[in-house]
Amino acid sequence: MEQPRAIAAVTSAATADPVEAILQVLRSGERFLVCSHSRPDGDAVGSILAMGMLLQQMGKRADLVTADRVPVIYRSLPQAGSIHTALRVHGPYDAAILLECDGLGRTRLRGLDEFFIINIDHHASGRPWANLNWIDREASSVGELVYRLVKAAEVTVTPEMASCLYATVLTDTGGFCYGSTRASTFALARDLVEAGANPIRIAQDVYFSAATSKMLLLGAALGNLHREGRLAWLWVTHDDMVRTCASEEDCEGIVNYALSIAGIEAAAFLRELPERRIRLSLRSKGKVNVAAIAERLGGGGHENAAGCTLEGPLSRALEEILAQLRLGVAALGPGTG
Ligand SMILES: [Mn+2]
Repeated sequence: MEQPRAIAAVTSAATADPVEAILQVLRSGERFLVCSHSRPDGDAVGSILAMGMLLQQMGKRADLVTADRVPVIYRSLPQAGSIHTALRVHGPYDAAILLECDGLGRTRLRGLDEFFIINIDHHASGRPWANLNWIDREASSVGELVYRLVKAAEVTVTPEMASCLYATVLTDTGGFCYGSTRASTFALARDLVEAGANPIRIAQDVYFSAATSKMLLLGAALGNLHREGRLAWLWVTHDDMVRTCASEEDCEGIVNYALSIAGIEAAAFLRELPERRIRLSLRSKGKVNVAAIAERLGGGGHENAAGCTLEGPLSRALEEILAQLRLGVAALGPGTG
């Protein structure tokens, strides 16, 4: 598809200042598509919403689309209802903005390949694969990058926008616990609270609003908890999912219970999918790079939090991931436990 001349012109200047290059595209266009990865998390939802609000304030039209529905715990974010669920997108759009996707496939949306793509990412697995790329692996969340865009565009950080962005920082740092948390993260959180985000309400919605099915599923997973030295893992079968009436989003965070054990450096949570493939979540306390392991197995993510999908059965996927994790832990040298 032929690009508007203004957009083609800024592409070459993109490497110099990606923020300015992106703003030039936003200013020169009228209609934009904003997407993120399938199974959207707090960073995906919050940054899509804030990006939509930025475009609105710039007088642009923005369609917000994800392949999977917004998880219940994020539905109280301002304008969460404006995110549409679809498996195919239709233009015309002047550009599609993809937030934290290391390729078109990550969205599980069809029809994106005809658009000019802006890729904004902060994952260790992030690559400059799109027409215009802004990858900052130091950022706590992709929401932090959207915030920088908002400041550079000189639009107002409304309380609604601040709430969405605060949710991205809160969730992507695991409640200010992960390695990406630094002084600048708290400075950003402070700015957002001053701009009107309510940290208590957002934390209650995210961390104290679990479905009963999630607790029942957690019980099943903890019944399958195993430890070997500095590794811990747990799993749920498809039958466990059915028996507890659990949905996919109820699996979110279960891996952290394995990681929370003293002396554990890396943890894995395995979930048997209906078609018997195995979805894997990996977590590390910082010494084992689980993004590298996930990438070797066809997935991706951050050094501390990553995922991938393996062929079943469960026992085979477990052996495959344990072999990788054992190597990762052995490379740390002798340790206790
Ligand atoms: Mn993120």
